[in-house]
Amino acid sequence: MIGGIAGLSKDELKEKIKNDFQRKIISLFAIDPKEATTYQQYLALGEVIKEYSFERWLKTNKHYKQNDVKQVYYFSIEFLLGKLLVNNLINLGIRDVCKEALNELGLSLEEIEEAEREPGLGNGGLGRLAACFLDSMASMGLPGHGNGIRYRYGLFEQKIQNGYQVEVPDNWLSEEYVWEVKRSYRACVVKFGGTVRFDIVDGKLKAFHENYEPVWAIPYDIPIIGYGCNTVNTLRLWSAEPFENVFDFASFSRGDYIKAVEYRYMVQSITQVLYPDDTNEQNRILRLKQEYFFVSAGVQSIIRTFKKRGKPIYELPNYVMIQINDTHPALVIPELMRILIDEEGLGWEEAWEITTNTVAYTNHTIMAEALEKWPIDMVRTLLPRIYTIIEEINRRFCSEMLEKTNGDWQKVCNVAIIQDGQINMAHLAVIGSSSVNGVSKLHTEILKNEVLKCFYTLYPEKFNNKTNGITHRRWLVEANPDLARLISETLQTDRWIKEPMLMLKFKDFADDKLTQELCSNIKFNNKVKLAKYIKDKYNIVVDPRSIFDIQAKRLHAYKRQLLNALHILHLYNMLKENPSLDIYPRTFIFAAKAAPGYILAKKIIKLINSIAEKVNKDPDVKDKLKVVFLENYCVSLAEKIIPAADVSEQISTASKEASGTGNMKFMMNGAITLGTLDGANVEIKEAVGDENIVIFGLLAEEVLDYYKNGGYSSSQLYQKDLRIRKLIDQLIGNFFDVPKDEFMDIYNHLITYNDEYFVLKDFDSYHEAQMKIDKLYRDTRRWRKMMIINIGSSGIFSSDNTIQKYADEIWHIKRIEIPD
Ligand code: HBZ
Repeated sequence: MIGGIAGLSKDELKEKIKNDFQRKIISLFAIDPKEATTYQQYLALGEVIKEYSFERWLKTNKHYKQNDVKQVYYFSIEFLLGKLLVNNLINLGIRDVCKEALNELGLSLEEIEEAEREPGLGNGGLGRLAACFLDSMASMGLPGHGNGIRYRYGLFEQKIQNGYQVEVPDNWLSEEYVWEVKRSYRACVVKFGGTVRFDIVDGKLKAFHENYEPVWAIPYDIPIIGYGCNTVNTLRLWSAEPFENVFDFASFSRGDYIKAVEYRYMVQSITQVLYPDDTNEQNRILRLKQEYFFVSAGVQSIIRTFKKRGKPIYELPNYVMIQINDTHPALVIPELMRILIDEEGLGWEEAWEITTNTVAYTNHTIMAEALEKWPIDMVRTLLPRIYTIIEEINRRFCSEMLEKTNGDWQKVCNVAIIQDGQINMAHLAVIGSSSVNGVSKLHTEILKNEVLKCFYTLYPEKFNNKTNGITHRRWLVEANPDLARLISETLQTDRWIKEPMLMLKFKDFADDKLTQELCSNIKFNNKVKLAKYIKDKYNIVVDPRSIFDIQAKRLHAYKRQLLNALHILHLYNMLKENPSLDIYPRTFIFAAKAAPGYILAKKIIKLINSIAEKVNKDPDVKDKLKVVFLENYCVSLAEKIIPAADVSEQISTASKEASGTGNMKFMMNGAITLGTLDGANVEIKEAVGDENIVIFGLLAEEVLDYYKNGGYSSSQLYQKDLRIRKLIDQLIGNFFDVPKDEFMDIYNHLITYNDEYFVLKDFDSYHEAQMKIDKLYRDTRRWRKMMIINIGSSGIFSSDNTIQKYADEIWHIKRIEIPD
């Protein structure tokens, strides 16, 4: 193994990197280092850097163990890490030396960095939040680890063909993954199917799970390197592998050979693919298997580690906290109960006390279709022991409620875990945990007053808000190094990288002409770079002097890419009517993946591309409008796009976006938010002040009121508003060069089904807001001032602040310095 890097001088380190790198190429590939491909160079450099983290990793684990440190485990079915080479170099504090070392070997670090393939083990915000949290926990010296799934295939790669989304499997493990360490010796057994038998043993009722199919859960650990400290935490991702001897060929007839192969296939399928849907729960048995698989393995490994400490089991909540990222890991609750009762021999009450004090739940959505419910039969067949535990949790809870409500069955049914033959996972999560949090102030209020109102009445003390955050180390220091440098130079320190609230001082320079100019130059250069990317990849020329107006996020009706698209069409119509219309040149940029089965979303992608085609080739538009759809939105593309944005489109229907985190990434890079008062936009407005954000549209309470009491008719708007009528007629007429009825689903959504997300209702107000942006941008000094205020204020939205609140208010853990 390559030795540590502690205590080396810069020159010593540089020499070491050069030697280690070259030797690594030889030992990995048995070739002359000069002959290595860029990808081989990446693999070798990655291995070397990973090994540099081992010294700190071992120290961290040893320190946690020796000092009986309470540890947090963040359970998430997704971790959207992004590339790790640059991130790890920055966090180890050796990026510059490494760059020099490679330069001296005639190589470019940037090129090698580009060669990394990003693990797309998440859909969007939820998975990326988990990754930002890992970075913050490690960088703040907090003992917090991740627990998730090592999917063989990540989120699909998106290609656009003839304007349509086409999905290609993401075979990211075709080459080895540099950043992981396989630890077969720490495998766990997860049991599926079979039967449960109850028996009296020593006067106590005991459950026996029999005839199950065992599956190996093999952990792959990824070191999570903290910035500017010695902490290296662990992200443990589990992979499913078959038992070799479950169906012993020799002793079975031919029929069992088929069974043996089927068993292997069943096991391998568990961690084969990430579900590409970020909303619709489809009640798939495989998904349930995934959920139980990583939960069971994770809890088993936590208990195993805890028991090595020699503490009594009832002390568990003093040493372990499990945060569940949405309900996907909610089976943690019955699984922990199972281990405590069946394996540790505790009674129900004692086990329940320990479990509820160990688990905390974060909710990420109020959308009914995303709230998980599992059919009883499915759970009973796949997880018979877990099912009996859920049933018992439900039985006890309901009888308690029946007493509390003086026998009001209706009220009890509303909060029951088992309802209409299904298990309501949000109810299980709330009942089985000590803390329930939303992810923005507004979202938490909606949870308390609408979606989980009954539970809030029962347990007000459990509910709390933790507004999301993003790691400024990736989203600023890494993605926008020039801006990071400007901040450090302006503040005459780079301490803000450790203490993001210091970024607020940057606001003091909002009126400073020089800072304004420097800031604006950086933005311009980032736009030039993105323009080059667009030219190289799509052969579309965009003018970096135009306003870069960007909407980049998952495609979903509630996020309203459709509002943006229809509005562009409206601008186009205006320009056709009056080609000399004075609008400031704009480049509208979209990036979004749609769930493969989400037909409306896919039609919206086609519509955007059809509008782009129309607009970009029309000479009347004279470069006043450009529309670009960038394919395959992912973390690395986000890092290219966001630093180049002038306008950040955050236009979801108020009340629907739990928080949003893209909104924070854009503001951090100096884009001005054009948004509704939804999710964390509300808090962004509070942070930057009304004059540094452009807000439009219905308020959450108005939207909720329309849903409850009606009173909105999109067809009336269609009749009344000539602009809207024209747009809708263009959709279903022969304005676009597309097959007949191509956009009928969109028409139906907007008109026949009364525009569920108020796209047409908010159209006018959105147009006004867009005109305001046009005017503001022309006032150069004003715009630059807004940029600086947004950048400075974004310190508030660093995930370091969010994590500090989780640590203080939910986890009750403290920062620890890992000694050299
Ligand atoms: O979580 C998002 C919210 O929509 C967004 O507002 C919030 O900022 C973010 C972090 O809190 N939710 C998701 O990204 N959800 C998923 O990706 C998802 C994935 C699998 C599912 C359901 C949802 O089965």
